[in-house]
Amino acid sequence: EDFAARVNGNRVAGAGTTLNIREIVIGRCWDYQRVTGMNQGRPLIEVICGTTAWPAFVNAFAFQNPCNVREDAFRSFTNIMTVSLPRNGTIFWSGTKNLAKMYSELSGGTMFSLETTFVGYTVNDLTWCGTPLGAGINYASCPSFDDPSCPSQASTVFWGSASKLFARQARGSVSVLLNGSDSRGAFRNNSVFSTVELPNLDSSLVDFVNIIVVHDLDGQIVDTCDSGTILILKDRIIKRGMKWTCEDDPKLAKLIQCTEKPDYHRCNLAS
Ligand code: C8R
Repeated sequence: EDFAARVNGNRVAGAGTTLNIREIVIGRCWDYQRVTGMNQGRPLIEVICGTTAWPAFVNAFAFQNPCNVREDAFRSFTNIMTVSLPRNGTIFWSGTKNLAKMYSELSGGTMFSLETTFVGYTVNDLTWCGTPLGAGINYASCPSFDDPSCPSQASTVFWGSASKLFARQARGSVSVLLNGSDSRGAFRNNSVFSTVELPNLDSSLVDFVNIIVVHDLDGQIVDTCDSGTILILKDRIIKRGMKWTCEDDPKLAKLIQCTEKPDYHRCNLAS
């Protein structure tokens, strides 16, 4: 019902801000510093979650029009939450969010997707938006993430800023996991990976972009290492002065896909 709700005339709205978001953000922030991030071997400067991280986060969007969040609104939050990452340890993705998260989790603290860094972990999968009215946070409905009439909404601005910082931090070789079964193409020219991350790699400090193209177990083959939009990506990497490698459906990706469909005929461990 929330999903079909309409605000401001014809703007289609999605679900509202995640209930208890304050407790969730503060809890995850401490969890990452005391448990989850520690397990990944990350040295952290201590961030006081309730008095430093939460205010920086909420002040970026509370009491504001949900569609006019300033480009730099999350600067203080992303700066506070940015920690160092290992060389050769960056994973980008487009259309393969869960796969990238699994890759990162299985790497034992050597590879990070943005969702497994301190800042990404703290707010991943949450919904949040402001309103000029009342308590300043709208728990009833937020704009739909793909609403073209609402491009500068809080989550879009946040993931844009966090992705930019994340890409700027990368050193050595980076990996990108792309979906070769996506009918829009694996490398889309309007994706965050294409518009924010690739342009913000420091090409004097990043030598290789290792492309991994993954196809759905049952899915169509749209792009491969040798076809479609991957050719455009290779060209962009070369033009930026870096080198590429490319692999279609590496074994680890297939193993991860098969954990969700162990009985699928192509997941037979004996074959
Ligand atoms: N990144 C971008 N968007 C992210 C994100 C993230 O880490 N995490 C979440 N939850 N989101 P897509 P893309 C949300 O089209 O555009 C970084 C945002 O609402 O499959 O290329 C990350 O480092 C966003 O609209 O991929 C990664 O490398 C969609 O999910 C790219 O950017 C992104 O959906 C992925 O962004």
